[in-house]
Formats: sequence, structure tokens, C-alpha cells
Amino acid sequence: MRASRKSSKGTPVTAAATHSALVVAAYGRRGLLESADGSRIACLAASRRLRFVCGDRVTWQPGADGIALVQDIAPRTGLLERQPERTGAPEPVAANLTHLLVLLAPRPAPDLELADRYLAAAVLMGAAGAVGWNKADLDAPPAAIDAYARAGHPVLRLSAQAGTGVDALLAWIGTGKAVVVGQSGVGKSSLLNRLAPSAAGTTGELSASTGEGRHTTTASVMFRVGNGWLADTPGVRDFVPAVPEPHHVRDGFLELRALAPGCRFADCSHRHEPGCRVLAAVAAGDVDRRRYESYVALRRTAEAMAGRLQPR
Ligand SMILES: Nc1nc2c(ncn2[C@@H]2O[C@H](COP(=O)(O)OP(=O)(O)O)[C@@H](O)[C@H]2O)c(=O)[nH]1
Ligand SMILES: [Mg+2]
Ligand SMILES: [Zn+2]
Repeated sequence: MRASRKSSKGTPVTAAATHSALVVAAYGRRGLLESADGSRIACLAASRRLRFVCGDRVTWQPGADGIALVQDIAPRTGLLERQPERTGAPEPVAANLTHLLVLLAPRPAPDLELADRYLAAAVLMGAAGAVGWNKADLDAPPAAIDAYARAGHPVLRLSAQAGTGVDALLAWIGTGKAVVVGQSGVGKSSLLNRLAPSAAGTTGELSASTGEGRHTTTASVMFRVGNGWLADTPGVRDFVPAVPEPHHVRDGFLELRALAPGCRFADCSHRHEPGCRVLAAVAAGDVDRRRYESYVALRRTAEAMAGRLQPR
């Protein structure tokens, strides 16, 4: 696995061959890589500051014991990042995403504010966002879900158990890279297992490569589904998208973004300004009030965090 090349000064140098691959599982500094030919190899970050996530394109060199040492991460697009409340640095969740599916179900009781925050993250990273109503075999979606379709986020009725809606989901993902997010217990992993027959085996593969079992519930894993990819993530109780400035939150809500050009002030926060087109639409019932209140709450959260995180 060694290749010779000439340095710029013409001196022959020998260096370990560098390969490129896609990160298909990540747990801390460890994970799994998949090459273009479909082969997989366990990997480890070559340095402490390197933090790869599912969907990352990386370069690696062979290390000891057949482990791939990840040297570098290619520039990312479509990065899903959460802002932890206590530390300053945003945490990457998955990279190079084109699609984000928020999964909801009759059980556990749907947390719509959480769904709003994930969809805002999707819009802000330039990815398409949809709502999946899983366990449709148990119950139809509540009326509140209609607000998503009206805002411009498709709503897919799914049953990971019965296989309902699977074709529509694959058609939506197309050749893209998607991530499924949501509360614990809504059926994210069940959906992955339904779409990617190899999914069930991979947690074992990951355990074997690291000699640990406990991370199988906290790792993110990604699989080929149809003509694209789908990443599974651990369930969360809370999520705040990382934004450069609190006012960016405004651009994460499709229906508000569409109305904003009608506001009197270009930097309207849609909360108290005169001549606000959004406030008028909320009052008239043209914008879903619950979604609007989610926006106000997320903006307030982002403002509070920015105040705490930035030294004055
Ligand atoms: N009735 C029904 N149960 C489901 C469906 N999908 C998942 N479940 C169940 O919901 C529970 C949680 O599923 P899981 O995939 O672990 O959820 P996750 O935490 O989001 O990954 C399991 O008991 C599944 O069997 C579904 O479509 N219908
Ligand atoms: Mg799961
Ligand atoms: Zn406004």
C-alpha cells in the first residue's frame, strides 16, 4: 500500500497511498468508511481536532491493525449542526445532506416544536425538509400536521412495520443524501431496517470494529436506500439548530420567509414591528399560529444562547 511520487524539488519520496471514502458510521473519533467499490473499513480520526460525521467525504491512509486513519475531511455542504446549550462549539450531526426527514408518530406523543426546529435546520442548510408520519397503521395524523404541507414541507404517511409509504419516501430522496431525525421511539431505526436490508447488520459491524457495544445506540449510521442514502441518528429530547446570528432563525420558516418581502422593514423580526406582513397573516389565520409561536420561541432561545455564549 505504498506509492512513490516526486516532490516538487524532484527528490523521490515514498508516502502511504491516500484513499478517499464516505463516512457511513460515526461514533466519537471512530467509525466506518465505505469506498466507491462498496468495500468497508473501520476508521479512526488521525488527529484529535478532526471530527467526522456520517456523510463526510474523507481521505485516509492505512494504519495499524487494518484500521483506516482519517487524515482530512472534504469541504461540507448541507451540514446539520446542533447548538449545545452549555458549550460554545456547534456539534456536527451529519454532512452533505440534501434531504431531512423529521419522523413523528402517534406514540410517543408528537413534539411539533421539535419538528419545527429540525425543519428550520433543513431550510437553513439548503436541504429539503419533510415530515414523516410513522406508525400510520396505528393512527392517522392529527390536523395540526396539515400546517407543514401548507408551509411547503411534504407530509409522508409511513409505516415502517407494514411498509406503507416506502416508495413515496424513496422517490422523495431520489439520488440525494437524507437524514432521519426525531424523538426516541418514533421508528427511525425500524424505517432504516425496512429500507436497507443491510442496516440491521451494521451495528454489529461497528461493535466488532471497536470492540464496544454501548455506542450502537448513540452512533449515527448511513445506508444506501433506493438510489440515494439515508442516515439514522440517535433520538433526541431537544434540538437547537446552530445559526451564525439569532436573526437567521427567521429564514428557517418557509411560510414566514415567503411573506417577509411584504414587511415594511427589511430586518423585520415579525414580533412587534408596524407594517409586518407576517403578523397580519397570523392574525388573519393565513399562517399557522402554532408554527409562528415556534419561530418566536426558537428565536428567543437563539438570542438567549448567543448572550450566554458570546463574551462581552
Ligand atoms: N405499530 C408500529 N410500530 C412501529 C412502527 N415503526 C416502529 N415501530 C415500533 O416503535 C418502537 C420504536 O422503534 P425504533 O425504530 O427503535 O425507534 P427509534 O428510537 O426512532 O429508532 C419499536 O417497538 C418498533 O417496533 C410502525 O410503523 N408501526
Ligand atoms: Mg433508533
Ligand atoms: Zn415582519
